Amino acid sequence: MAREYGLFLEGKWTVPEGAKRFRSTNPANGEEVASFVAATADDVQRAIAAASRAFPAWRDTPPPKRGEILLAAARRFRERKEELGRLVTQEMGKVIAEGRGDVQESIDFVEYMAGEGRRLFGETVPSELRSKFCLTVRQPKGVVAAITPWNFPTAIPNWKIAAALITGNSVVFKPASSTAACGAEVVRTYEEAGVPPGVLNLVTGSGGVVGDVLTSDPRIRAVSFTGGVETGRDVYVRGAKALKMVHLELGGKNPMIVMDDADLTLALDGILFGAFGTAGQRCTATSRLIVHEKVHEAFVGMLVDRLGRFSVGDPLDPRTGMGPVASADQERKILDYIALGRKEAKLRLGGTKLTGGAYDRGFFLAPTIFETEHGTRISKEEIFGPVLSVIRVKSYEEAVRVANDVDYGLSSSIYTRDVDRAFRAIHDLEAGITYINAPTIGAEVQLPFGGVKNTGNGGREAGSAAIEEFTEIKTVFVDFSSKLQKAQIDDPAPA
Ligand code: UN1
Repeated sequence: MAREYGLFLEGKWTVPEGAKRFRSTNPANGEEVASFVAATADDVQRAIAAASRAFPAWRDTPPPKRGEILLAAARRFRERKEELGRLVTQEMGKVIAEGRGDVQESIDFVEYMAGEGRRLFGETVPSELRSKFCLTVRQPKGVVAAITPWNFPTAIPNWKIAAALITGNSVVFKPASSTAACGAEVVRTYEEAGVPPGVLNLVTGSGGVVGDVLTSDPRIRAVSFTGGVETGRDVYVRGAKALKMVHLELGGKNPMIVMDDADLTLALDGILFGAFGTAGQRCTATSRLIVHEKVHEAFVGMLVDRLGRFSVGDPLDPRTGMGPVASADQERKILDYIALGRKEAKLRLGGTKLTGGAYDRGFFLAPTIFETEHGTRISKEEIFGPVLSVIRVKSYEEAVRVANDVDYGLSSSIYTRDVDRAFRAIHDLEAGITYINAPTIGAEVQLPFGGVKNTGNGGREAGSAAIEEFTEIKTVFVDFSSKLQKAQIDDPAPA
């Protein structure tokens, strides 16, 4: 039985009169997962109004008390891990171990943010004057919007929601339409944990309607968006016009460099997980393998051999290596890139849609490897699918040049046993994240996450940076001298 969800406004699940509905489907078999309200602009405004009303009381709730509610949410996510992990797999198509991992990332982050309720550190700084005390405190921004993608349908919403809530903001949340059941269940978990009515509101529907209101309504003070570059640019421009803080987490074209001294067996495990985990649909996915010419043939041979035994199929079966891609749109876009790759590069493996039997009901693609020169479109544009570009290089310097010569800069990786070179790479690679002897995916929540260049607009989320994202700094001067003291003025004023 497919579930039916309403909007979540002011603490109530609501179906507006005459509401139109849309649905999400399982990419492995085409079955309906759930249906949702296509919110109108009026509905979104109601959500913003609810969040505005709820804000003052939530702002004034002591942060450790807010933390207790978050801890209750984390516990509830833990109790629901298996159920929600399966829902992630059914609605999005990642294999079940990763479905559970998505929920685990939620648990980790919500727990981490709960503890932040007893930190939210400010600074104390000396004054240039006597009997004067200077400090900073963190204050919430107000009503914030969270707009999230389908690839981490519980974790990414939680990165934004838990950070916004602990810092005292109220939230209007718009999940990706194709994974809106996961988004709705995230909201239900906070409801069960005791988040007060109006503090967290859910609006489902199209970017064109819901997103447009969220990015332009003056009551929204900040927008946190994770998704594609083109939509991100649009969100940024609209938000800028309304002078909002806009936080963007966009694409990647993440390189893994394998040097001639690398442990190739280790690198092989790394590239399989980095490139084909989540069917390549992570913004951190390893989409470029940059290999030193001395080990190129051997390593690509090992990779092709292992992938030949890689199972693509039912993502709920724990033996499956890779599930379907997430939607018909995804499949079409990836197949277009594969067609392009066949023209501009050499196909080494895969390159096809899988057909026959159960494959015919879903969006299953073969893991695909191209050998290519650096500079082809497939080697520079984000494909967001199980398609890996392998590029041969002659030296470390060339590897770094190739790694950096793309528009993105999210994650990066190098396999080498040379400690000097590893540290040089940390310095040289233009990316927000660098892994040594590990693939480009799998960031941990207690560290900042984000990238340089077109990957974003300079912010980071998760880790300590999560607090920056959702707070304003209030600078406070306390003068206890009982006289007027003037900063920056040389001479005391005449009496
Ligand atoms: C994403 O793909 O948008 O580092 C997020 C990782 C995960 C998060 C990915 N922890 O791969």
